[in-house]
Amino acid sequence: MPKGEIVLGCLAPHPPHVVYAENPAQNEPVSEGGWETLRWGYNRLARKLKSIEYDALVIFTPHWQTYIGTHFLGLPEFKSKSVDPVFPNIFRYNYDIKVDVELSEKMREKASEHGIITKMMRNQDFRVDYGTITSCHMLNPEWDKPIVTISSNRNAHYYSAEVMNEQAAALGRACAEAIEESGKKVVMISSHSLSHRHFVTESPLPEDMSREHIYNHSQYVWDMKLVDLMRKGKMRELIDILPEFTEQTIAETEAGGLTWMMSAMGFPEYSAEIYGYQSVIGTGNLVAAWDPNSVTREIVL
Ligand code: 2X7
Ligand code: FE2
Repeated sequence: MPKGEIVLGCLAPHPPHVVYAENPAQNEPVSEGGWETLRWGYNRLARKLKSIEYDALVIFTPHWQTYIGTHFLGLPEFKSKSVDPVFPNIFRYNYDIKVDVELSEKMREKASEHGIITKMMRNQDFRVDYGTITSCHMLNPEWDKPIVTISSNRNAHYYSAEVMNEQAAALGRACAEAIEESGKKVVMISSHSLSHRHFVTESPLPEDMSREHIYNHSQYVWDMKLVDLMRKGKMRELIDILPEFTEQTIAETEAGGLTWMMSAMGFPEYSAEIYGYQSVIGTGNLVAAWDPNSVTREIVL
């Protein structure tokens, strides 16, 4: 059996606003659009994904928070309605998700071998989080590939952003080994915003773009520092400063997704593909991808 491999890594933010703005059949609320810079970037990355051969999407989400260890989806199908607890007015999404349980179990097994506390989620009534649904919907609206969702163990909360970075890097190495042994081609998804200070009041019409802006200039400067390191292919340096970035901008990188993905991909030294950056309720959101194949890697923006 040939070795499995990571064929693409995606940074895929999950404000439910972008799904709301797309008006897919699965989401109940109807919008007049909004957040085009982010959505058009996502649409372009989704087109690239269509041109890549892969078996499964593996996603790490901050909105499945586990306090004892790292959990993995462990049943072949999850079907229900996901309602965003903060924005029920814009996200009530009917999902029917297929899971690559074999790959999920392999990742759990490898993580456990690396000393990480793990558990399979085998509760059929488990409600899949809106982070998973939003990022996967925007990258693959056809939902024609199985996924694996990995929870975020709250290391930054219990300990520190430094401990989170170490633990997430170990999980990334374990998942990379599992992928290699599985023989599968996998797309990794790190689902989160960058800077995460946000508005405390919602505009009467959520998609009113005259109300959308960056919350705080310092947070914006931090986000741009990260984008610059991504463009320069300095992912080891970026991950080294991630604890400071996370604390200064209360960033969603605190969950560990970016560290997990970069560690699994061996801290790329090539340029990331940048697809778009935009504020959603003041948070900084970047769509980006790391393509290990130098033939298909592009300068997008
Ligand atoms: O979960 C989120 C997020 N990360 C950013 C913005 C808005 C809503 O939800
Ligand atoms: Fe979030």
